[in-house]
Amino acid sequence: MTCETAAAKPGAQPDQPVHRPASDAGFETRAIHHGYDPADADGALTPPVHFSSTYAFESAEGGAARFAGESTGYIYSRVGNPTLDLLERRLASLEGAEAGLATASGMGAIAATVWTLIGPGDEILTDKTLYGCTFAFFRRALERFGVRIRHIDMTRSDAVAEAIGERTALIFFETPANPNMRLIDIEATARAARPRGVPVVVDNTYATPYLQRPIELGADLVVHSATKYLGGHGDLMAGAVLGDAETIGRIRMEGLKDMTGAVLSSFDAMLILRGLKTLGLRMARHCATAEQVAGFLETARTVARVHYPGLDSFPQRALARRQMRLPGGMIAFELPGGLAAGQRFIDATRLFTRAVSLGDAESLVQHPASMTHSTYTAEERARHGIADGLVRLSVGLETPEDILADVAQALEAAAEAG
Ligand code: 4LM
Repeated sequence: MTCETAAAKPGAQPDQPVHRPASDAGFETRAIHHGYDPADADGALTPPVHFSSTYAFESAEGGAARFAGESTGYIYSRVGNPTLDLLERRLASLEGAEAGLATASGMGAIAATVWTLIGPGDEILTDKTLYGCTFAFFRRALERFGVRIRHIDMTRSDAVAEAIGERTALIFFETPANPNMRLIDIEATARAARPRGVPVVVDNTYATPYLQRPIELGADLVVHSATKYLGGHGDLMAGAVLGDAETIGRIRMEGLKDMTGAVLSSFDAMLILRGLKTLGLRMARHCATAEQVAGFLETARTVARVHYPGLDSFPQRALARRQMRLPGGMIAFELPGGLAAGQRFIDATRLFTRAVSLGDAESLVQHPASMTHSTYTAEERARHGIADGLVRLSVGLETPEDILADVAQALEAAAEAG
């Protein structure tokens, strides 16, 4: 019996008991409780962590039946594990999805999803702006295997309907997009894709399900870098895909089990379950402080442009209001002195840590053109709307006055040195 047989039987997971609370409980309640009942684990308040890589079969016949999908039960942790299973159910509940799959990183989630859904000669329609490594995966890796990547301006409401063609196999976008905060109308895009049967995949990393739930707006699948807000503490790498049970089963058995092997460790799954308990609280605070910082940056005479969905000057403010509960914790801005001025600002920060990644308790600052988006050539960045002078802030959870004071002193230092 080989893994091939199991691949055809995505049902090889144990039946789960019915858990409280009911799925109509509030977001925070589900983030804390969904999918776990202490009565199932000797009354333990927090769920046990299952570190086992493999699972005992009661007999040769029993093992064969599991591989054949004729009986339920775990087989091997690359296919399923009780701790990952709990995390997957909880994330699915928060995103309003039927099923979920945890992965070892956000790139693992994106790669497992895309490899499962496309073939040679297919086309992926995507927005102009993507996180640097997603761009590299699409343009440098997938194109080598005969997949066509077509970037269109998805901020135009009719762009997707016009662009879908015979070979379009997937529509993929981020909203807000990393790093320039472009928003894509999820509902309108899904409406354009549905009659053509093309799956819509939304990277919801920047917003999290607390701020925005793409599946409720018509998207088919959501991917995440759980390294960011979902984990929330900068101490793990993880990803997730959420969607309908049939497609998630395929991504598990093809994209994850056979094509990437990007399996999350149970320890990291436990850390994410812990992080999720405070997701709502943390997001509300990230957003409240980011609104203050964005407002301050906009009034500072030494700042040329601020990109933040909570500002009245934000060109897509109406869409932000409609689609997101709050405008998020990420800000991008440009100084009149371009790249050199941006680098002076970054070097002058004291509280902000100079680091890539986002969504941590610590405030982070980075320069996309030379860091997260250096996978684009300079010409590509210009074409894809990523200004060389752009500075990106991930507003953390420190005392808001301290964050504002650091931004103010770094702006002054950058202007003085210029
Ligand atoms: C960063 N971002 O921007 P893993 N999707 C989005 C992302 O921002 C990222 C990933 C996927 C950054 C990492 C250094 C919108 C990552 C990829 O890093 O593979 O978990 O996620 O700073």
